[in-house]
Amino acid sequence: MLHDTIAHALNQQILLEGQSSHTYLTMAVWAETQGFDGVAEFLYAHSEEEREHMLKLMRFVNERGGIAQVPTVEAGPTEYGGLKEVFESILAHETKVTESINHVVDVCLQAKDYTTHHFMQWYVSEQIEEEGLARRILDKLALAGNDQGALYLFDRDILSFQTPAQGSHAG
Ligand code: OFO
Repeated sequence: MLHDTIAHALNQQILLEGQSSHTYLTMAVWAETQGFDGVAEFLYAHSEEEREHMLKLMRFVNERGGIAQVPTVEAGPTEYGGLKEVFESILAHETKVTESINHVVDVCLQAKDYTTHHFMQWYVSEQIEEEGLARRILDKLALAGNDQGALYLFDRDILSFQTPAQGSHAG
């Protein structure tokens, strides 16, 4: 049975993962309508991954005797000044998600809930990858600068920037 403080922390994380999914979705729409088809593909796929992260948490809460709350997600920004701004927002968002996961882990340790602590380790590893990927992409964008040809290649190649583990480990 989940302690109330753990259930609350997990439901907060469910909300944040839902917001992540929604944020990536709005970014995907922006990218698609700007002609960045590769980036849009990347972001649509990432939105799905975030939904899986949310569902994995919801199923865990329910399995452990809690009640998962279906989050109400607020609309995020729909306009971006360019790809750099999109990926800077992603890195800032993922850094916030990492802090939140660390908070959940901390609450688990305080409550001596080692089962949930163990479950959360998957999210700890996931965040290392997500922040790392956002940084790698920002490095590539810095190299491309405002060169339209380089941005064309960036858009064409972005799906190959993911680590082999990505896209196959949720669930
Ligand atoms: Fe769920 O990993 Fe990003 O936010």
